[in-house]
Amino acid sequence: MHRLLITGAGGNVGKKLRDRLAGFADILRLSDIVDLGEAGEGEEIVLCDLADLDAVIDLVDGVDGIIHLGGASVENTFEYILNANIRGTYNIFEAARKTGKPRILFASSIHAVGFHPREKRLDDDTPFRPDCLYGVSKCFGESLASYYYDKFDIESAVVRIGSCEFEPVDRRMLATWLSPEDFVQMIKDIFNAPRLANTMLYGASANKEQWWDNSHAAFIGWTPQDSSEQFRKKLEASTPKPTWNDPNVVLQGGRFATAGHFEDEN
Ligand code: 15L
Repeated sequence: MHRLLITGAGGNVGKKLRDRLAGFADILRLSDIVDLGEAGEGEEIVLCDLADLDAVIDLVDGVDGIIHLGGASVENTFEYILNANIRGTYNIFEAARKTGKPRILFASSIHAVGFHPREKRLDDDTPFRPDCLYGVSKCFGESLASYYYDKFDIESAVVRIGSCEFEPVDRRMLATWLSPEDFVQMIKDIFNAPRLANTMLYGASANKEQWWDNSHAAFIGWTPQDSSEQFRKKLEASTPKPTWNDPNVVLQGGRFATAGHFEDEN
């Protein structure tokens, strides 16, 4: 690949990808609204507000692939989500249509389906069950990906990322943890796949507790290698054991699902 765009490159996940994806494309075009520092070798930096369609068209022009991480990554006000996630994601797909129709990885989230209970195994037939407005915006982005594929042949992978952290920080993440290395390999497999169509994948490592089924996406060939088990003892020693019916345990979205409505509380 010649030029790969990463939006939200200054965010929690974007920062983890920057070094790890070096060399995967000739040029990484890194974008955010926050300062990304100096461009390193093989990097271009473009500051861009994703709510500005003209700016996003310039941002997307000339890229061969997009990893769209930009926007709010946790709950916020509707106004904020509207600009950052709803308009922002629409602008990315629309800019892709108006330029070279690059393949897109849309970073969705488990919070698009976070009200499903832990005992339900989720797959590609699972209905949306967002657990917050941020989750609702991810459902919108997933629908955009489907629409732009069906109508305009823009291929996309929608990744319902669990918890992409260096290590799990609570007991729920023993199931939802996605190691940065496994995510990087998934990204490579997605962009290297001969055909992608519009495919949803759950983003979790090869953890012992498995909530999600990616067998429909086996054709992509992604096989996670890491497991959260190495952190279990440490987590169990440092966090209280919850009851079986604690809503934070029952619902896959955890505290996103059990939190109050952000608009009322802020
Ligand atoms: C997300 O969607 C968030 O972006 C991230 O900050 C984590 O909190 C993650 O979900 C999670 O559910 O652990």
